Amino acid sequence: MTDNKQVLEFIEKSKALTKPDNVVWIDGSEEQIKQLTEQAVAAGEIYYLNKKLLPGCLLHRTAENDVARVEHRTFICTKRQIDAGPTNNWMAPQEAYDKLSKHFDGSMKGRTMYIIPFSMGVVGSPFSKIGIEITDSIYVVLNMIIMTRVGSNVLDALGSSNDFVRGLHAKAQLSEENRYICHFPEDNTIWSVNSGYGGNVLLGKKCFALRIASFQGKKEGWLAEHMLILGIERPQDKEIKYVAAAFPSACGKTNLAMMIPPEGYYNKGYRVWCVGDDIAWIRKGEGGRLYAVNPEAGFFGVAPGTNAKSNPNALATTKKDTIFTNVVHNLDDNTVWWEGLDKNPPKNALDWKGNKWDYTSNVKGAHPNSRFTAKASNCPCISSEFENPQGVPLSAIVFGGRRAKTAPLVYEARDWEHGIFIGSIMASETTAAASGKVGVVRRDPMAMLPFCGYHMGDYFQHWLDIGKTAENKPKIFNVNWFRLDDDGNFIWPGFGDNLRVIDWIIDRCEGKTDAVQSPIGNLPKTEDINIDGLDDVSSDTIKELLSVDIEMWKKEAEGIEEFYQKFGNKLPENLINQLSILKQNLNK
Ligand code: GTP
Ligand code: SPV
Ligand code: MN
Repeated sequence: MTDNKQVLEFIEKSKALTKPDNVVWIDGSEEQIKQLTEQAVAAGEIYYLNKKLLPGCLLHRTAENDVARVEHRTFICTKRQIDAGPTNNWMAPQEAYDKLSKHFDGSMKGRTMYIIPFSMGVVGSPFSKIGIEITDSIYVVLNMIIMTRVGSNVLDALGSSNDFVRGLHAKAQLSEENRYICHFPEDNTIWSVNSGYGGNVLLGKKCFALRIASFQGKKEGWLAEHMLILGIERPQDKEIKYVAAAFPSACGKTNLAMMIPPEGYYNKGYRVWCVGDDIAWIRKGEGGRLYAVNPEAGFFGVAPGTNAKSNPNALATTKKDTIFTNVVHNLDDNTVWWEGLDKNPPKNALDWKGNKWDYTSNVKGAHPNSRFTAKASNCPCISSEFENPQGVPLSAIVFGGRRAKTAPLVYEARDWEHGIFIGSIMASETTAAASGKVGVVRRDPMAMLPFCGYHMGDYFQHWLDIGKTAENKPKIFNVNWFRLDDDGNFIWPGFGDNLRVIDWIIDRCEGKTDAVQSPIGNLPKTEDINIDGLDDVSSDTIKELLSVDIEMWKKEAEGIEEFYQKFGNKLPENLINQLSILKQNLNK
């Protein structure tokens, strides 16, 4: 497929280590997909679903101990520990290579090695990056073909260049205690062993497009962010406005990226276009603006909660050519189901573990982190700019998380520096997307805590620096769809109705409306959040959603101070100043 010496050398070394019986180059052709799928089905790794109801769709179950990203087994392996920073696990590169080599050694004996050349971003664009993933999993191959741009044209675009990320993955024994996801940003290398789950093994995604790419972006002057990108078409604007938003895993990126406007908005001519649902690469471009591209080609979305009301676009996207992982298998019609899809759980079904499932029991049928892998091109609201190699100009950057009480529905940063502060103090309740306890509040700056490939203090500085030279920067906001009432119910309806908040955000960017100053930033006037057509939301509800509890925020400021101490002298002065401003405001 190629005579690129560095590529061939990488493959030879990987072969010598893993000792596969066969080697297959992946070109992503229909013919090859068909053949590999047949093979995986014959091996019992994958199941065909109903060809009429779900054409081209497949079902896969991971091992029971392998259902989410494993942050405690994820490492940044830089020569100096300080370069990985206080928020990453660190291992010295040689130690990591030696340790993982033991698990890779002979791991593909009796197996086939697949070589996947892929591009993050449009093939051949100067803003795209190329990777080669070597894996022994057909499931990984089929997912990568959906999630990235795979094919021999990638190798043509690479030519004889050495600028590609080397990803090596082996399932090995899927052993939990020997599972390692190691990143070597100084070597453009990722090694992943003993897992078969999503973010641990689809190396183009979090491993490359965030951890390695953030490191590259720091060196090259751009940002790799855990952000969705959406376009908002409004009748009053001449052009579509683009917004990028960073929410932690399972906090609503895919849903916001594909939302359907509330009826009243739709009838006025509002439309929402999805450019990306998880990752944004952001650079300075024409007119001093920041431009964002989605480097991925598909969606790896959370299944539970996805339904015809919450996210009809996602549901439509998954009706063909989709891989479902760890959902319920309906044996009556050979389709799939998950909690929150509809009120008709299948009576004759297998749960995500492949055991007979009793829908009347209290046991969930689908894993809370069960997923669909679907092509972006199958999404009804995919943006016409999805393939634009220059990306889209951002009007706003939005940060947000799951906060039961503290954070208001929306507030606006006073300026760029304050915006970076707001991003840096993000906190959110943990979800099932990573192994570990669910529902614990943790600081997750810019939703990048598990994904920043270098020292987070340097990362904050990089954000500040980006702002210094871009004259027409986006405005920065914070949102929280997840405020709870005293009975533990969500106060805000969320989903499509989030457009009401985005609408205010764009109005602010366009200078079309005033805001109210508060100690934490600028808040909307109650009447500026449009509640027409919302039965359960009154202006009192909006008041409650926008309220800022000073005592709670004083505690929050203490928490921030403690968190900031981690970064030592790498914490930018500007952020320390911002924290004192917050404290002063709260004590006024
Ligand atoms: P990752 O793919 O893991 O990064 O997650 P994500 O950020 O894309 O989250 P996703 O959109 O898949 O939503 C995760 C969960 O949050 C689902 O169960 C959704 O139903 C729920 N959710 C999303 N948006 C909202 C919202 O506006 N309000 C409420 N209450 N729940 C929401
Ligand atoms: C996330 O956890 O943010 C995901 C799923 O998008 S994974 O690919 O596993 O990282
Ligand atoms: Mn998502």
